[in-house]
Amino acid sequence: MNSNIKYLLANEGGSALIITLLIVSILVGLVVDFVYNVYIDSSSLSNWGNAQKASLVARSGQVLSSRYLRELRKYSYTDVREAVLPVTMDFGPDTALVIKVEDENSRFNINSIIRQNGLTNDDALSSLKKLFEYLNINSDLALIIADWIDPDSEPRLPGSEDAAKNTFLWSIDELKLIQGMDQGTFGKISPYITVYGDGKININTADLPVLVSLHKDITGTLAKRIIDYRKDTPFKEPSYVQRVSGMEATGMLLIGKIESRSSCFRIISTARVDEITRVIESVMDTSGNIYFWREG
Ligand SMILES: [Ca+2]
Repeated sequence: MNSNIKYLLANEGGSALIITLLIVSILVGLVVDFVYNVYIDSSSLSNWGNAQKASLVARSGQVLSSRYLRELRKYSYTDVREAVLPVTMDFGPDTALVIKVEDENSRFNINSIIRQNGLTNDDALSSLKKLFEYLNINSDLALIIADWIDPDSEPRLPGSEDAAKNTFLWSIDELKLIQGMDQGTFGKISPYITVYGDGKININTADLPVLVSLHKDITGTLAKRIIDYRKDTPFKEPSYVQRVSGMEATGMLLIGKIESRSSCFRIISTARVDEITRVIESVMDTSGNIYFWREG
């Protein structure tokens, strides 16, 4: 091989032939390899068919889910944070569909700290700070995120506008670009935040740290009391949270920030045909609007 390279360098006239020979031998190698793979894997054609079928079944899962979400509009409250939808449809032999639904209104919408007009939503920013404090994260990070999202370039902290996006986040993964957001911190907050939904928190489904973030007077103990209460008695109206002992006054201040039913959900539809799996993930609301779609 070394002598060939030397020859190529030394003799431009002869190099073309050698390169042609090399390409031909690579092509022959590829063709042999290709035919061999087809030969040894007699099921590859059926794998292709199975992949097509799996994609279609996964899409069917999304369609079924959108119908299911529309049905939810009939109810005054929703109290399921995560669920696997029952699938009764038969898609044929060796075919399975699993649909997982997750409530996005159980999470804090991180975009809500900045209003549509670009001004800061101080109330929501306080909530994000409190969420960080509860999770033992430096609450200055909330200010850096606010600068990252807000349209102006006036830093709240030194350097906090550096390389800022200056508009709303499309995905919580974008937070990883922000200074001070290491993998550990992101891992702590990611279960509790979203970029989807109307910014209102479903009082029936929010996890304890999100409940704590709702107001300065809500302690971990009080949030736990809300969770204990709703286990037996889901909140049929947002104002019913005032019925929890200790929430009589604070509950009234939450009106407008909380709701008793969710409108935005993440749908993970996993279809398997024989050995082939296809996953479609989406975020959609109960009116049929789709905010996110990924096929894999
Ligand atoms: Ca900014």
